[in-house]
Amino acid sequence: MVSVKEIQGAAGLSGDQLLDIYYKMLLARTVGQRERMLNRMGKGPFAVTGEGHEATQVGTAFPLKPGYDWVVPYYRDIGVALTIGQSPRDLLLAHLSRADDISSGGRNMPSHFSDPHLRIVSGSAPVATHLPHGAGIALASKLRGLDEVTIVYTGDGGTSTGDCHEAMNFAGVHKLAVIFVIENNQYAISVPTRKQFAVEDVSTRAEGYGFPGVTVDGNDVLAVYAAAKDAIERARRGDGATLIEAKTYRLVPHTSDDDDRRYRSREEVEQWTARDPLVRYRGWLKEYNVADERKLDGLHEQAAREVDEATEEAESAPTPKPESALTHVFVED
Ligand SMILES: Cc1ncc(C[n+]2csc(CCOP(=O)(O)OP(=O)(O)O)c2C)c(N)n1
Repeated sequence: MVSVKEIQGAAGLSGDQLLDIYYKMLLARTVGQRERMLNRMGKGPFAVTGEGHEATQVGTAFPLKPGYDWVVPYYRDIGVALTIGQSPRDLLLAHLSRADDISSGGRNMPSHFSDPHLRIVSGSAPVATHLPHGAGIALASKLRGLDEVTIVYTGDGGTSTGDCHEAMNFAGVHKLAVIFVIENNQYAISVPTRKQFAVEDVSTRAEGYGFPGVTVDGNDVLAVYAAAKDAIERARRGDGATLIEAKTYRLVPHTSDDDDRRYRSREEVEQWTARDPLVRYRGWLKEYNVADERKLDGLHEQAAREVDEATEEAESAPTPKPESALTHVFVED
């Protein structure tokens, strides 16, 4: 068996970084659960969360340079937003549509992450329309001669759109520093991937665009991290785009408005719950003596405390003033 030193050496991660990855995954899980809870309490209008996707989201975002590289997430990417530097408070202010929400002052649909200082760019609600934005941002970086990298996220359903094809083809033709991450959780709401594409791995499409495509186990955070690190280094040195398909599963319904019992068996959900990325990584951290049970429990408590405090702050924060409803909607004299 390879030693933790070898894994750390290959990945270039220190013990503290390995634990930081775990903490970000824990925070993502806790924020997602809290958003769904607030929705059930009638406080949050709509919750779309990423429980189960934490390894994919944190693993791909961790090797980026926050505030320097451009991040174009999709609605499920709580773990991406947190890894780049948004706080649980930022996310909960948006979830509860508060005036201080950095993404839109409480106006946009929740989970349309954006943060100008962190270079997190908001997507629109129509699936995958942000993929061409990502390619366009990467073209701008290239024209300016900068080594910024752009990372764009979507789901398996998003790959069925014309926007996805246009963005990937454009990125291939212009050899852009952009990474397309497909969070393949097996379903687009109720539509399974077998009705979405006739290939086993959607990453094989990359060949048709002239850049590499890789499929990784999206529940193994270190495998995801290694794939993302390679792709980011490749993009930064001017060698162009990469498509990363991370195979994962959402452990919760599509959104707070979905009843997944109508299209997924409970046995299937249980099988994937047994592969929970958090449980798996926790086991790995213990096995390789990166942290013991006490230390890991302490991180759980810390994440719970941080999200409790953020919830209290967000709940007591003011809502937008009614007279500001049209601000940024129409041109003002
Ligand atoms: C163009 C368009 N069609 C339909 C919808 C409704 N819709 C919202 S999310 C979604 C499923 C997308 O699935 P996928 O890309 O696999 O991501 P996942 O939600 O599974 O993470 C659909 C159909 C939409 N927002 N935009």
